[in-house]
Amino acid sequence: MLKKTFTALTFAALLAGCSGGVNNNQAAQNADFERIKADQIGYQTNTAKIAVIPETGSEDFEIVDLVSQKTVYSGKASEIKEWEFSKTKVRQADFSDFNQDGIYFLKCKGAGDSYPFAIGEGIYDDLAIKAMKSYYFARCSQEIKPEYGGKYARPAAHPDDKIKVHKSAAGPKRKEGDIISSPGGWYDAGDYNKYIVNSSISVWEILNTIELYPDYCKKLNLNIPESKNALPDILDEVLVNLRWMLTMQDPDDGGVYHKLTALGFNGMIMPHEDTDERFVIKKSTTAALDFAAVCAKAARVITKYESELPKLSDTLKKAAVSAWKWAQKNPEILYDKNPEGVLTGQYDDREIRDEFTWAALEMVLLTGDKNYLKNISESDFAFKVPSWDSTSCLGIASVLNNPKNAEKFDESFYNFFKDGFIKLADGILKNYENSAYATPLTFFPWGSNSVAANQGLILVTAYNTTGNTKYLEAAQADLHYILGRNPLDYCFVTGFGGKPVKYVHDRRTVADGIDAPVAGYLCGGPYAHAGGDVPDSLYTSTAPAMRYLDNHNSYTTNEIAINWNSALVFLVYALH
Ligand code: 9MR
Repeated sequence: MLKKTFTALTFAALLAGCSGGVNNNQAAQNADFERIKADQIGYQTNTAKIAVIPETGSEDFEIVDLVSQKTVYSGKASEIKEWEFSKTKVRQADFSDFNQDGIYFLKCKGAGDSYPFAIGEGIYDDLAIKAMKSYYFARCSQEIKPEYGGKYARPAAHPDDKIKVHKSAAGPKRKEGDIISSPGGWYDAGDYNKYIVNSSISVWEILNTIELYPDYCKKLNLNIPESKNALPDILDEVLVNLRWMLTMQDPDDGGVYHKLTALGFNGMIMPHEDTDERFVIKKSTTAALDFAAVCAKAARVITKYESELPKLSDTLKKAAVSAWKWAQKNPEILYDKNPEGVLTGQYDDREIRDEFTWAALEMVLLTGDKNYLKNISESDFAFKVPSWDSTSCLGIASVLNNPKNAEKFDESFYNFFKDGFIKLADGILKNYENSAYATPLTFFPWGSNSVAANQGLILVTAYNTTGNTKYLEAAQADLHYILGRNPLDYCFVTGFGGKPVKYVHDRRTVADGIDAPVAGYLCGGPYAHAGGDVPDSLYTSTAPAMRYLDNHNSYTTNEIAINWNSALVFLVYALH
């Protein structure tokens, strides 16, 4: 049998060539009905393939080849069920046994046709490249050159080589108003500030991708200024932020500033138009521990690149050890609210024992010294889907990445955290299996799309640990949700799918005068308590999975952020 492999290019070309067909098709008899929801990029060959039909749709559905317009598959959808999070009633159309590579759409009576989707291998390659390349566009202190940034080229901004020590960050050696240099890194999100806590999970997730999928990482060319060197581009890109993080450690005591920001958020202007003075703000225990965890992971993951990155691993190890020591001496310096007069993102956290578990596990993996766990007890672990403020499972994932790591821990302790992790994965899997929408997602906080992606991290790690392919299927379901199999019918990644989000809350996107946003950004997504940003009446539903607006001002649902994209990057690379 002839097996086609869809490169990103062939897929894009096919879709472009067929857009007339798609449009005609969509203007057909079913246009008055709510559409069938499918992954708007597609489904890999030999994986589970489900689309969701609105309740008005018939049980009988067909798959139509987009090029020939011929029906290539007919099936019967499931009975109607309500998805409680969207309050919509739907059927599932399961066509998992259809494995013919091509580009298709789904249709049935009483429902609008789905957006087109591909079936094939390599269908996520373009997404993998653009989701990671998005960080290049967010580089601080650097010009984005036309040869790498195309129409999104922009001048260098925020040199950050003269940063003031804020009152809250003053110590015996570095006094209030002293000037330090802290250039580089990435802008956090829609704003131009830089935050250690959020950088840590972001950098960790990308390093985790590099640790687990080195060959795929090497294969993808991001077309960034470092593309010609010997390192994988994804590593070059993540080093941009990691190197900035190193400048945020006070060499005098090992403490780490929580953030480098202006005093307040500025308007929707381009980076080089921002003239606000920037400060390093207060050292915190969370910043020190997260920094220690990520430096320890980096020191370990990059050892094999010693000849290209001489001594960097050693520098990172020293940085991790001194930040860890600072946190032991200062275990309760909470960043629970901004110091007076500071109004930028808080990344505030009052429950910080999980940060100790993350850093301790990474330190054991790096040094082989179990003593790092000496003051950690079982109750310190939070078995939760990782987020910037819940980090235990990042450390456990690092441990589970290699079965040989078991030897580095006491058996009963290892079993405790491994079992807790797998139990978490089992819960997510069960939610997937019980879901009317075939998605594991059951809660919708700020940035819920990253919860979907981070569930993927738990599930993929559980699959890598146990070999149970059900976990993989559920992880794929998280990605399908993000890419269009959701009740809002959006592909939540800019530049992808038949209905991509466009009006993300991002200063560059709003101010650059270019209609289309840079492709590859994951937006925050539906938030059960969205509001306070646009007039409340614009949120037309109170159902948690529906409370979303593709609007520049909806920062509670439509911002972009480095920690959301890193979760997407991991998931896409893992499922490639
Ligand atoms: O991702 C953060 C989310 O979990 C919080 O609920 C929210 C409010 O504190 O802040 C989010 O982080 C924002 C940060 O504070 C500033 N840069 C933009 C981030 C994404 O919205």
